Amino acid sequence: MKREKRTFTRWGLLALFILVLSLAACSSGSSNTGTEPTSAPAANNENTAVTQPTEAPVAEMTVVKIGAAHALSGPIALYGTPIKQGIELAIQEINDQHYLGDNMTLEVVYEDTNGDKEQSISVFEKLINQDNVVAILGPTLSNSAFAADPVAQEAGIPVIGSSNTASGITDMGDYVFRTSLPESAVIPNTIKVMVEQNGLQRVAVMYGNDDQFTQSGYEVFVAALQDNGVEVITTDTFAKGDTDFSAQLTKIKSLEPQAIVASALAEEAANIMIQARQLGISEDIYFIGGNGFNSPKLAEIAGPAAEGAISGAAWFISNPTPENTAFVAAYQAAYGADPDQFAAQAYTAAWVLAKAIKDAGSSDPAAIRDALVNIQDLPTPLGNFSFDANRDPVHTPVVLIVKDGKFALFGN
Ligand code: 1QQ
Repeated sequence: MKREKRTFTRWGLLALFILVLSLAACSSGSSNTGTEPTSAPAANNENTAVTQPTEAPVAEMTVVKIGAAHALSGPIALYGTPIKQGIELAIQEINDQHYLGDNMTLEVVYEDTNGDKEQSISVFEKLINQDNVVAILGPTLSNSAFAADPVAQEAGIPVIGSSNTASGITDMGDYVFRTSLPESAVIPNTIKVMVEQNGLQRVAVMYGNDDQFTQSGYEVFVAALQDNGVEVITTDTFAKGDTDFSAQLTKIKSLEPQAIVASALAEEAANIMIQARQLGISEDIYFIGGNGFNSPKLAEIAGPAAEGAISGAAWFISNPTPENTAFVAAYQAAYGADPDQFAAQAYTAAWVLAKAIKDAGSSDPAAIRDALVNIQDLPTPLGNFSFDANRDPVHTPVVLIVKDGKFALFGN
C-alpha cells in the first residue's frame, strides 16, 4: 500500500511537470485579450527558455477594451455618426503610433444607444459587465447621460462625455468627465457678442421641454438674456419629434422679435427654421441656438432657411493650430468629409483617455480616473486641453454663423 502510494505520487509529479511545460509552451505565443496592464512581463519566460532555448521571449500584447456608447441610429445619429468617426480616427492614430508602448493597444466596443435613455442604461451595463471595458466614451445626449452615467459611477468606471452640454452632468460623480464645453460656458458669450455686435434687444424663445439638454439650454439662455438686458417677449415649447411648429411661429411672427432663440436639437431646429420662413417670418429675423445647432446637418436639412443662424460653439474648423489642422486633414482623408465640432470633441476624448491610461501606467479604472483628473494642457484640436476641478473642460468658446450652408466664424 505504502509503496503504491509513493509510486503514484511520483507519476503525479511527473504529469504535473509535463503539464506545466506544455502550458508554458502554449502561452508563449498567445495574445492576451484581457484588460490587465502590461507592466507584468510574460510570466513564463523562464519556462519558455527551457522548451525553446534558441528563441527570444515573445512579449504578450495587452488589448485594453474601452466602450463607446453613442446614438448610431435614429434622429440623434446625425450627431453620433461623426462622434464615432472621431473616436475611430483617434484610436487608429493611438495604436499606429504605439502611443501606449509596443505591448498595449486599445480596442473600442461600439454600442448604439439610439439616443434613448433606457437603451443607454442597458448598453452601459453590457459594456461594464460583459465586455469588461475600463472606461466609456459617451453617451451622445445629456438626456441619456443623466440616466446611464450613474451606472458607470457606481461601477467605478470612468465615463467621458464629448457632446453632453447640460448643466449638472459632472455633478453626477467623480468618475464623470466631459470634453464638451457646457452650455453655461458658451451661451453667455454668444448673447454678449450678439448684443455688442448686433444690438440684440428683443427676442422670442422656443425650447424643447422634454429633453434635459434643451431644458438646461433654455435656462442658461434665459439667465444670459437677462444678464445682458435682452427682453424675452414670448416663450413657447415643443417636444422631440414634433414636426408642426406653426402655432408657436404664427404667434412669434405677430410679436416681431429681432431674433428667435431656440434651444433645440438639430432636426426640430431645422424644421422650425423651414416653417418660420414658410410662414413669412422675414430673413432679417435670425435664429440663435446652442450646441444643438452645431451639426452641419442643420443647414443640410433646412437649406436656405438656416442662413444667418447663429450658434455658440466649442470649436471651429479653421482654427489654425497644428493639432487642429492635422486633425481636419486626417479626418477628411479618412472619411471624405469635413469633421464637425462633435467629431473634434470625440477625437479629443479618445486621446484624453489614452493619455490617462499612459500616465496611469495601468488599465485599472480607478488609476485611469486619477490620471484623467491630472491631465493638463494636452495639445488637441480643441486647444491645450485641461479639466477644471469639476472635470469639465476649460477653453474659449466661439460664435458661428451659417453662411452659404457652412459655419463661418462670427466672433468670440
Ligand atoms: C446634449 C447636447 C446635444 C446637442 C448632443 C448631441 O449638447 O444633449 O447635451
